[in-house]
Amino acid sequence: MAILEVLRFPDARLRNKAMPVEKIGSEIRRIAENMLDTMYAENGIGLAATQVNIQKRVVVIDLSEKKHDPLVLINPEITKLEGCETMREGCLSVPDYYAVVERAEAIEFNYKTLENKLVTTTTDGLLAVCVQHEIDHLNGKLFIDYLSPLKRQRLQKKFDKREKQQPSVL
Ligand code: K1U
Ligand code: ZN
Repeated sequence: MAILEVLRFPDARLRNKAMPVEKIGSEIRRIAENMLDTMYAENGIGLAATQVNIQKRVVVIDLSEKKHDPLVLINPEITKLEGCETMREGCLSVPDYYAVVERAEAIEFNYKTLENKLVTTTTDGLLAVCVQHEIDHLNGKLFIDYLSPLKRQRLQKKFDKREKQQPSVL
């Protein structure tokens, strides 16, 4: 078990674009396990490898109340987007900040499992929002990128102030 460091906005490494996983073997299984441990430790419902500075297209999600239903998505891809809905989102890389974001209401997506099985499925609601949020991370995009310029500016000021008060060791 390992808890990994979660990168926090405005860390530039959150803007990296993750590379497709070529081989699903012991390294990817270890990464997925550590990502799940980290997500549970941080009380998140999802985590993308980019957030723990691993440039591979791996996502973990668990929407169950008792945290016993993990989903590991390898090389996830959205193939269809339908409708539009708004939901209040948070992000482990943008602590203590929540905002309403507009995204597709329903999606069709595919991914590989740790057993190297290709799954194609459709979903909506919180899972659809979470999958879109996590795939954005793999592409170097954050939910705050959807905010208006004024809201982004306010948020940037808040995090600049925080950085001055508690500088991150880099
Ligand atoms: O990617 C992440 O940073 C994880 C993020 C996922 C997410 C939450 C809400 C909407 C879309 C994507 C979180 O888990 S933030 C944690 C959190 O605040 C939360 C926990 C349970 C339900 C809703 C939010
Ligand atoms: Zn996030």
